[in-house]
Amino acid sequence: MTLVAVQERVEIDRRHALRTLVALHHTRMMDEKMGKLVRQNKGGTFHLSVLGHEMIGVLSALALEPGVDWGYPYYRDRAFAIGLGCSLVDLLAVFLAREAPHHSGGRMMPEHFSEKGLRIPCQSSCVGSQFLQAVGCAKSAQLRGEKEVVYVSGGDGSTSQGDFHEALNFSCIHQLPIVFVIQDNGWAISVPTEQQTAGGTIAKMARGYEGLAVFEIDGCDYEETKGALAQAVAKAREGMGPSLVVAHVPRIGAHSSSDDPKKYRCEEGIKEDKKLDPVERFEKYLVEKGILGEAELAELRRKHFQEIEDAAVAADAVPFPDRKTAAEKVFAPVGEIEEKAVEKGAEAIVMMDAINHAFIEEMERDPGVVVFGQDVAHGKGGVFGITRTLTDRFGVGRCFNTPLAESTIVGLAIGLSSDGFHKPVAEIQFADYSWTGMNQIFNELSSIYYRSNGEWNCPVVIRMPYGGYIQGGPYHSQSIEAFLCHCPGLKVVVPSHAADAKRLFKAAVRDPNPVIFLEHKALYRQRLYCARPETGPDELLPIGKAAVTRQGTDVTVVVWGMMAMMAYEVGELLAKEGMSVEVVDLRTLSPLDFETVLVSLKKTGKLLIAHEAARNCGFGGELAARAAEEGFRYLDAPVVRVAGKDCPVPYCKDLEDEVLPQKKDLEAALRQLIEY
Ligand SMILES: Cc1ncc(C[n+]2csc(CCOP(=O)(O)OP(=O)(O)O)c2C)c(N)n1
Repeated sequence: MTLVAVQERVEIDRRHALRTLVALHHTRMMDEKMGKLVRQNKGGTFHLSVLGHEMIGVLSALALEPGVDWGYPYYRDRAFAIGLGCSLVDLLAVFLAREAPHHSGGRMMPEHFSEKGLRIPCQSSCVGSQFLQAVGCAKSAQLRGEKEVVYVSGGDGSTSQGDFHEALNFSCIHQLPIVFVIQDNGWAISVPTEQQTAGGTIAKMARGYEGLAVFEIDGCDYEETKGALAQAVAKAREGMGPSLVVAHVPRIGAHSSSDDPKKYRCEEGIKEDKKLDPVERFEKYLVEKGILGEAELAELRRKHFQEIEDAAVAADAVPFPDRKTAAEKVFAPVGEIEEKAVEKGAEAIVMMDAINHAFIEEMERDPGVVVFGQDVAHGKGGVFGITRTLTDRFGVGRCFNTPLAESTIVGLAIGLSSDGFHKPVAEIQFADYSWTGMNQIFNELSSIYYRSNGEWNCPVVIRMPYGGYIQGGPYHSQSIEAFLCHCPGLKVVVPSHAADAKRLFKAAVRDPNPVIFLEHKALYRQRLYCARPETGPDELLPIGKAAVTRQGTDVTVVVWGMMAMMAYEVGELLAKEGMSVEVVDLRTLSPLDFETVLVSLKKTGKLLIAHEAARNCGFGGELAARAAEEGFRYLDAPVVRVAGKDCPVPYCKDLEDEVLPQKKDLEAALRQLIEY
């Protein structure tokens, strides 16, 4: 069924047809070559066949302007990569896990495309996660006012992911210049359509999204496919919004070299699919239309085959990546940031105002800074009012609301940052609700620089109000820093007062890496400890530098966030009895400044770590391990932790007080440790 009729069946154009044939042949012959190479033990161990998907991929690429438009091809879309102009040698080299200049240089399994010059941002293995990133990229084109089109593809199975629906929803709300292409081969590994898609067709399912043009086509038919894609791309280019092209294709091969379809498919079905082979069909079509004679076709086949053979020889000559580089490029390098002293005499402001002022200064300085999240726009300015006034000052293009969808927020940020112009600053309303966006954070955002071998970076800031002591119950009190710090590639910043918050936020906005900025809700308006003289517009604090906030000689307390305030206050209290507590406020948990902890430990010989998150596997465990490994010789007493109970944070004040560490707990632990 064609939901929007394919209006124009485009006239055959010889040049286009021959370009199509070259890319089809290269894709098919590369597939056959890969099948052989995988058995030859040359580095490639995993082969994903593209058989049956060639026509839709190639024609999608040919519908775009290379270097102007953007592509987010999924792993079975090598035909797109070849059609767009990716080097055959590079594709074969990464297949052999070699150090090709693109597609990860051996860091990713094959078929994870990435090439900056061709505007193919770094792709991952997570089925469906590309859709929202493509949406972010389309939003970037729209904000920049450029007539760029974004292409994103996926298999039929990927349309079961929430991200697919979030992507359709957002692109329809914003009328984005994006073309979704679903290559529907009827299978997701061994799961057939009837167990995957309600109603049996994705096109029907998607019809409810207002403003989405939906095409359902035979993805092996040259004319039908070319016509539908031309319409979809033109619609996007003219600023008329998104399209979805559902292309039916056969599943001729196995899911991958690790899969045997005979275990779940009948012989008959496999045979039927083989009859639909788009390459054979197109060759026949060219001969029938008189574009090529049989002899010419045979000659072209020989030529294209030889080109793949030559590319394979060249790819085999590409070296493997140097072992020594295995753990390099987790973070993009940051220029030197000089820590400046806090301006004296300026009026003291609370943390929420400090962050709001930092926003205004950074948005004035850099037109690429864009702010979005739930409720962040206009007068509301987020549920804590941090982004209040930004929409009025900078316009709705610079500070806008998103739907209530955390994966959308993070995916959007990733896609927006790909243009090298935008600096997305996204708000997750409460850290407790980051989990529905965690795939985009943990599996995507954090590792784009590493996975692309430094070709792409993600200058994104994700702000999350976090922490307890506000009677927020189990879903407005979580402290999730340990989870975040366990993810290589994320910077995790936790300021504990206004001056640090402002300077660290500004550094985060200017950082070329993803930064998670955790803001303690109970400190936003706290005055006594957290209000500080306002720092100037040029004052930055380097990310990854701890501060000794209280000098002492008897014991070191290592803290961040709320505990930084409590430890300071307890230190003051104990000083009245002659006890000397040194407080180290880490300020950034990843990368960790353990050097400052060691220097303090050398002086005091005793270490107390305090955090409000649950004790079990909390960040304190990591700090204690580091102290044992690197500071054992300085220790005169066992390392002590004061932490939240291993329990969700309850609502009732008495219960909350029981679960979260209190000043009295810190005081008792410090007294014991000092006496030890
Ligand atoms: C989020 C996620 N879940 C599971 C997998 C494992 N996996 C890889 S491919 C695949 C099937 C995808 O099927 P489909 O989207 O129809 O594309 P096809 O492979 O058929 O082209 C699965 C389950 C994954 N990579 N990502």
